[in-house]
Amino acid sequence: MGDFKLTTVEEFEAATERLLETGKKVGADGWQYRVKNQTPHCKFGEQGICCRICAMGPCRITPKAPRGICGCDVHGIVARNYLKFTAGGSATHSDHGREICHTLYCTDPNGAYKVKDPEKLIRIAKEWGVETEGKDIYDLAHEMALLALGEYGKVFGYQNFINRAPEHTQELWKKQEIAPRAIDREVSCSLHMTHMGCSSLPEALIRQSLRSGLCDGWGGSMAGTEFSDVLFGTPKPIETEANLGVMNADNVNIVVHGHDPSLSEMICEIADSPEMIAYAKEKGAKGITISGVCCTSNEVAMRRGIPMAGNFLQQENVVLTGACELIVVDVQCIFPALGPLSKCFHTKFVTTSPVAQMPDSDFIRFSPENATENAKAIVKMAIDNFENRKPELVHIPQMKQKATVGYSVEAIKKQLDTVANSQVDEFGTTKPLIECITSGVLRGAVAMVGCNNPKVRPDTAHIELMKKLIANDIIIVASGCSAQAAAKAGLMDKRAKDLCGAGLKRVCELADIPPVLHMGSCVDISRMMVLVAELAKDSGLNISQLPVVGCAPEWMSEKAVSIGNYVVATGLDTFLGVDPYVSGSDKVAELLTSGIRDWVEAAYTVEKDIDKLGDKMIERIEEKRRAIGI
Ligand code: BF8
Ligand code: SF4
Repeated sequence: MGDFKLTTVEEFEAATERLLETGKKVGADGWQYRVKNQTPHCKFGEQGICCRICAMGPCRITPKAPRGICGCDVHGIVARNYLKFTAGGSATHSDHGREICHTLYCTDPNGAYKVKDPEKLIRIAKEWGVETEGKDIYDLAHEMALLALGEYGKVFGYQNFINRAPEHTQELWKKQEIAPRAIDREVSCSLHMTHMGCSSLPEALIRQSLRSGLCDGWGGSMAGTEFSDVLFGTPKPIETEANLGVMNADNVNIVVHGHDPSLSEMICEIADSPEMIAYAKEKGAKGITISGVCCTSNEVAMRRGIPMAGNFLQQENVVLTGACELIVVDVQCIFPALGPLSKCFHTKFVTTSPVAQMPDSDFIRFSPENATENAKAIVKMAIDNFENRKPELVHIPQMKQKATVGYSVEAIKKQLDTVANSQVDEFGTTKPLIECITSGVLRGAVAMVGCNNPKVRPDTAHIELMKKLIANDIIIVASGCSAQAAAKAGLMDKRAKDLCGAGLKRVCELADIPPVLHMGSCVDISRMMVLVAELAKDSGLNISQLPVVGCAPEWMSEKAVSIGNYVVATGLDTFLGVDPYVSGSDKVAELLTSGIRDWVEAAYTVEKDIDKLGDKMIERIEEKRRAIGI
């Protein structure tokens, strides 16, 4: 293994401790302190048994008060809360997808946004039955953007993208009445169902939770991913680095945070211009370093190799280095804490979206129409701020790992084709991957996704589970903050192959891949859905028969619940390390962990003991192998 060594969570924590020391000097707050003030959490909230959807309440269920004022029982309340939580997530992902479709509509050969992957655009257009012959690529982009935007409010029928799922899956969805219709309709219908005096039947509410999830995964998120590829290029393997050590004390440091690549791509583009680099030098810096936090970081890492400063619970750390000139955010997963925190340092905190406005920030409204101009203003603001840095507060933990990222479905198929000698058709097939799985060289695959959550020692669950799985010849596809945990630890360094079982190690060597494949941001979990759909079609199996499961061991957001619902509804058993506020109702818990299996051939497992969670996943994968006789 040479000098290669994983970075441990203890080392991450020591680095954070050192940064919190700086924080204390300037009176900064931190999530570590706020957690202490907020715990123990409210038991009613934790169990999902508090209802405040009408003004007769709030009603809390206890043995003495088994029903709310309207008579709703605990199962109705828990299931309603679960559906609302899901709808929040599907709305959020899907609105991100809508913004991307809007950016596609604004493409112009001479404008800020161009079509970088015309082949992919043509491929999707053909899939949707749109005539492409002889059409100008920008006319096609605008036509497709309008059609994609139409998916949000389509009057009849289901999401176009569900045609990518195997016939069997589509039939299940239709039979169970969970095939996703218009995206906005599923979200609205969810909020209608949870209104006072509508649904209180757990089965109906959980069914709609699956449907609302599906309009995200096979609707809004898939649009976000696919059209981001059209706009900014389909990712292919690229080298990058991860952890706070990617920030550079000699340079102007700009951190991009949030989710929408329309902003981060443009910031990277402008910061890379000779004009801005010269300006930074004029101001005393050696250059400009862009790094990222959360999913927008994944977006620009996958396409440009921009380094990842960290994941969700590391967002305050980038400011605590004292070397962050500017942190620019768009939407989602942004701590409002960044406002007051940035005021303790010289850091500029720039919000850009009307959807995510926060106190103590500079608001520079960003849109495809003013992208170049505003990106320039933001980069210039960062450079001008370099001279305000307080050298005595600067400390960047010298901690980073190399990572190879950029594994879109297209890239995975291409890369794994080098393992077996199957012929690939025009767009490749998943057959080499299937051969590795059926021969037992690989036992299966796990999709590791989701956030950090202080309820789990941050990053430990992601990293420990991945180590355990790869040692058992199970390949990992990862996204979101889970992928960043892997990259920070070193699990996306190709040298991590030495931590694998013999089979996976051979695959890594032959295909020249790391054992944990970075598939992108959270909307890119739709890539994972496309991958399993193709695996099922190419193998002649149903998705639920594949030795593949999903896992979100440290999840925290509404989006994660929406994702969980579409992953399960697609036929993949999903393993959670944090309880989704349903423990108050045995009926709802039973439905999610078992009952829904009758509808969609998969269900949830909730297990807070991370080691046991890993064992259960391995067990399930082996069970699935036995069931299909491999
Ligand atoms: O969408 S994994 S903390 S950054 S919600 Fe957020 Fe969770 Fe990170 Fe991306 Ni996903
Ligand atoms: Fe209480 Fe029913 Fe109103 Fe909920 S809907 S707050 S349970 S009265």
